[in-house]
Amino acid sequence: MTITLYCFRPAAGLPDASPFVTKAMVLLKMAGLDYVEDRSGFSKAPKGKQPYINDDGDIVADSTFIRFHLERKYGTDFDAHLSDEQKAVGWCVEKMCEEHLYWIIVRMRWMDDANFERGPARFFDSAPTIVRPLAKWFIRRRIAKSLWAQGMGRHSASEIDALGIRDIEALATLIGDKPYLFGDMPCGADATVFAFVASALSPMGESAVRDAALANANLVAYRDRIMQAYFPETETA
Ligand SMILES: N[C@@H](CCC(=O)N[C@@H](CS)C(=O)NCC(=O)O)C(=O)O
Repeated sequence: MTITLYCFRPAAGLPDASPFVTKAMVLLKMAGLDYVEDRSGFSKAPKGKQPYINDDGDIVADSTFIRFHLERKYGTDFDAHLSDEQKAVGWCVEKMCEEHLYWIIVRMRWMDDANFERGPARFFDSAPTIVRPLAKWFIRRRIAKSLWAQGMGRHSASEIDALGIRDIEALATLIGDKPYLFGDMPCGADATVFAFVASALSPMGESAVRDAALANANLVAYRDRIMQAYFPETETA
């Protein structure tokens, strides 16, 4: 049995540049499943996005469907120790990260010129020199259009900061002084929250949102705790 995880690549203190890929990595590790990483599969991604997995011929795209697949096929219950109310809160928190904070992080990484040069611009380093500027311009324009369609791109930079800081403060309050979201044991939602807290803290997105995350010592400790448990080889930046 081989599970292949199609992913991007590590970046600026993150196991992968994509928080969704990082989430999938943590879920696989939590489930105790070995996997191999393949960084060459983006052009074949069934939904045009990563992560996706090939599990012995089963192709599963999207981090949440990967979770459902692991639960179904391997009987993993990531939330066995949670009450129904905690499971419900976990789902809400995950979706706040994935559908709201994600777009704030995309905006700070891709639309801020200094962050772009420090972070995403590096993804194009392997492109031939002659087409590199055009490729950067094209992808940045596509991301700007996605931000506009999603809605986040219609707000000013300071409005987006205000929204992102609310997300960060909500996460810091929920975690409090607990090691994990709901106490002493990690649950499925911790895979997502870790991935997004680590992304918000990465120097790829210098911003008021990152400053707010850095100012919450419990969030930094939470990131460090989970990084150490699952990615001891990754040096946080
Ligand atoms: N809902 C998806 C979101 C995955 C996603 O947005 N992946 C981004 C990277 S963070 C991607 O592959 N984007 C490529 C593109 O849109 O062209 C999941 O949970 O896996």
